[in-house]
Amino acid sequence: MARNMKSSTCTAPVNIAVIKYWGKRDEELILPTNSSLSVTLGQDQLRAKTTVAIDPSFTEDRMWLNGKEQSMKSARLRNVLREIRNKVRKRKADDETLSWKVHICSENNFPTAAGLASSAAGYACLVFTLSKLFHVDGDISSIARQGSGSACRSVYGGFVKWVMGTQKDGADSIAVQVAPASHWPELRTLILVVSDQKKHTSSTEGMQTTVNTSQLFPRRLLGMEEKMEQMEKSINEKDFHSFAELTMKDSNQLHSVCLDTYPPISYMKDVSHQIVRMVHCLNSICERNIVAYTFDAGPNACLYLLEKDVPRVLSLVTTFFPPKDNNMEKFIQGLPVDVL
Ligand code: 2P0
Repeated sequence: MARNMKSSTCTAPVNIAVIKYWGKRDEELILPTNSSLSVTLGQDQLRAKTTVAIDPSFTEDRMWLNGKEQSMKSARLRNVLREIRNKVRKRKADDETLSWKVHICSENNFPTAAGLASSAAGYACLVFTLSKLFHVDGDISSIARQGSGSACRSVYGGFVKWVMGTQKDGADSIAVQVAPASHWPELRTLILVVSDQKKHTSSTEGMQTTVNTSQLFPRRLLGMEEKMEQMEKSINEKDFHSFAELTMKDSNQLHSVCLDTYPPISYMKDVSHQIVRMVHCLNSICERNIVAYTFDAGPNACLYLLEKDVPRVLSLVTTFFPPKDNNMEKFIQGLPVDVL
């Protein structure tokens, strides 16, 4: 190792939104059209791991993702590095490390770009690692946001909201922890990996086509603040029935505006719809919601449920959707945790 080299390694988990982010009002600064709320998952199952090294002998910024060198032309990557260096400059204008180039090495322990929030974990991890390496204090969620919107929520553990903010420069578009994971320790997640193939339409592209073409989309935005309030209330009161209903309805609405997009975007597959039917059947038999589904920009289901109901739900899932049969790849069980 070179004499002056400094390095730092960190991990960051994915988050799965229960009130979804879909649409930007400013594409450059990554400012959303609505606030969103998510649960940060445990690091054992789905996480990004990043090492950043700086050294005066490095001649250029370089990055490797899952072993493959990436282009540093990405505006988002450059923005994130610029923001971190700006923070260092504000603290000490002549800090010698400002001129040192970075080498970034990142890997995910799950499929990248398959609708499993890989960019959220990836950018949260990168920004957190950079902040450790350069000793940057204070809120870093607004920097992670400029890498990938949903990444700002992975900076905190437990239940996290991304407040959309109103300022033009995005200074108030930050992530805030609603409650730590310890607030609701019985909550569990079960991720049903229907497909780990790369998605056909990226979230970034898909959401802007929705903003530009969907007639239902403005109607969705009208109800978002009320939904956020209801969701926070259900989390504060640990009211699973209401938490589940709000979660499922928001997922359904997101996929409805995707279908209303022109040309339409369809992320869910037949198996995804079968999972939806199974969940509603089970909830109906139980006469209350014991499990909730939510789908991101892909066909994989994230189920939320309480610890006591895991055996019952898992046995049903494995009966109806045996792994490697019915196109189901695998299951990942997890629980929310506090991170970073
Ligand atoms: C969410 N998704 O709230 C929603 C639900 C996908 C569906 O945030 O363009 O990868 O990088 O800001 O963060 C995925 O969007 O998009 C996403 P960019 P991002 O989790």
